[in-house]
Amino acid sequence: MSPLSLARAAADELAARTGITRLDIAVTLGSGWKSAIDHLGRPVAAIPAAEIPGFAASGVAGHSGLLTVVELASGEHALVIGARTHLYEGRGVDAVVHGVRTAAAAGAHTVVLTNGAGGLQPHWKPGQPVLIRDHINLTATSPITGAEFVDLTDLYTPRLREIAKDVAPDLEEGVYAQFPGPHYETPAEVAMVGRIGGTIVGMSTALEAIAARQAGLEVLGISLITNLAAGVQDQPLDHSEVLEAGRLAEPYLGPLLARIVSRLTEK
Ligand code: 8IG
Repeated sequence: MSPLSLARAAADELAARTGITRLDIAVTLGSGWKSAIDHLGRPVAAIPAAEIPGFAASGVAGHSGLLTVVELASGEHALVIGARTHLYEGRGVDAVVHGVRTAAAAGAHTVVLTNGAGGLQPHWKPGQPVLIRDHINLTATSPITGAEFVDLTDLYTPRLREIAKDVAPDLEEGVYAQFPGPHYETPAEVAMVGRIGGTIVGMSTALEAIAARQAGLEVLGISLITNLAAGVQDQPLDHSEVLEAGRLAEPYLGPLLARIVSRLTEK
């Protein structure tokens, strides 16, 4: 089945299972963002992702493995994706962007991509959210095959970033460099990212953002800086510390994300 047919099948199955035939916005919850779902609105249905065509149970600690349809205060509906597939899971790029394509097939106009990531700015603190202003795709792949030359000039929609900064004026912006992972970077790789203009390192969001733009969605990206990137701080990186920074930040992140989503879906 083609990736678009599979996304169509997933959107149809979600509609059949939830009774909601059109979704307005999608939110992908990355490491540290899981509990944000409690703040977004009224859950209509929470479905184990593996029961929906093209999705698999998440292989990463800190991801819920659920697809949840939430009714927002505005009456609009959000698809909350708690089951991200990473490139390093080996299921291919189409699996990585299937959530975004499903959201588009279901009618969403906007996707909010959240993640946990490493930061290069020494003044950033673990637990601090940072808006993604632009990205550098270091995965050497694309979700697009064939001669389709999608413009990425304003991939992370400036209007949406302005709304987020209106909600939280202290939000800083960064440039997200995506590596394939699953290992973290060497200090030399982090130094390279700094020299080419990156300030955030992660393993997920750039490919999803590209697929979102190809599908005509507007994109807002927010990284939770859970650790300073390798070599920026003097200790080694530890996934349990990453999860701990997420846990400590969660009480602040949920309400923040809910306020941003509510502004993005205001009429
Ligand atoms: I959480 O330091 C988290 N995800 N590539 N580097 C990369 N991904 C990450 C990091 C990090 N921290």
